[in-house]
Amino acid sequence: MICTLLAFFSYIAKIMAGNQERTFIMVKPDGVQRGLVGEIIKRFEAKGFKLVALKFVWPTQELLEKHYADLSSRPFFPGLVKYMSSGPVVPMVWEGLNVVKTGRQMLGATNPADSLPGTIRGDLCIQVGRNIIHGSDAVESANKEIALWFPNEKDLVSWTPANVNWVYE
Ligand code: DAT
Ligand code: MG
Repeated sequence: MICTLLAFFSYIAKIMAGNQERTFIMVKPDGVQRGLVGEIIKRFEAKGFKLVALKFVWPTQELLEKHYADLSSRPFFPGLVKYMSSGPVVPMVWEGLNVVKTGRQMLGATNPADSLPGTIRGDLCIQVGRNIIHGSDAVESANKEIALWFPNEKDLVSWTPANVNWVYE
């Protein structure tokens, strides 16, 4: 009996932990300038993911150099930082089961020319240097990016959406 209960609770805990995976999504300056913030948020909301943090900021080059530190040796890096710091952006944290991987699928390929129709980049943009949205590529990078853009714990809101039992079985 106790074993069954323990197995049940560990099963619930596992499911809860999975459902609480987080990713960092950001509407880039071109997405903001083109009025696509609502469209992008709409897709993550409609999918069933939970919004945990969101802000509207004009990021500094220093922050972007940290955000894209892994790409600092690439030839497009200076142009990337210039583009990303050219206007306000909308950084967000979304939570849910497999949200990192599913989020990347929703974004589409890095180069919109290779992004399938139905994806955000496939539907809404044309060139790699103006690909309107960022999404973390792994749980580890998501955690780093969330800490970089939302350094205060209070920025991440703990709440339970009313529809949770209609999104997860
Ligand atoms: P992603 O944004 O899909 O994670 P990434 O991390 O490889 O792609 O690169 C970060 C951003 O840098 C990408 O969204 C657009 C830009 N970028 C990548 N490759 C590029 C290239 N070959 N030329 C110009 N910009 C590029
Ligand atoms: Mg990336």
